[in-house]
Amino acid sequence: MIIPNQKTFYLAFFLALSGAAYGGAGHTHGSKIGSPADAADATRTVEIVMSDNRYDHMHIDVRESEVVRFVVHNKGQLVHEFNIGTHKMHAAHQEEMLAMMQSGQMSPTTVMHGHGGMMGHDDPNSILLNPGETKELVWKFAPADKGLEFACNVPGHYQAGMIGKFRYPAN
Ligand SMILES: [Cu+2]
Repeated sequence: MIIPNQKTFYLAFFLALSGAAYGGAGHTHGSKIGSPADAADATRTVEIVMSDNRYDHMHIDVRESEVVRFVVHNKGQLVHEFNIGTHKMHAAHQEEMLAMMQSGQMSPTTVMHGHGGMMGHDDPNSILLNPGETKELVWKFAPADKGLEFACNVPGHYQAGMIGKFRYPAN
């Protein structure tokens, strides 16, 4: 067995961290699913209430290129997320959140916001709310993506039914 010296060990550790950060940023796929936008450009506001473990919407109708301001309230006792993405993106994000929970950066009922917490959770397509919080996310929708979902990727919540679909009735 080879025991690496300390310098080699830290280099390997740094590379592993860089890889994780790159992977986290890489699955946003901005152009395909849309992109973050300014509230000033929004044509309407959609209010969403989250409870344990569901949204008060099963579908949200949107139009291609429309800018929507989502105002999301967490009225549950648990941490919840509002994340815009495909099923595949949500599945990848669920693994990240499980790792955050296992590393102590969040618990089922509390998440630390800001520096020192939330590693890998600065994705522009997502907001993560503590119980009682209200947050906004402004999103410009791309050309109709039939697989676009809003979902909560806190471990177990997607599987419990905390997922809804964006529909494009006008397209
Ligand atoms: Cu949730």
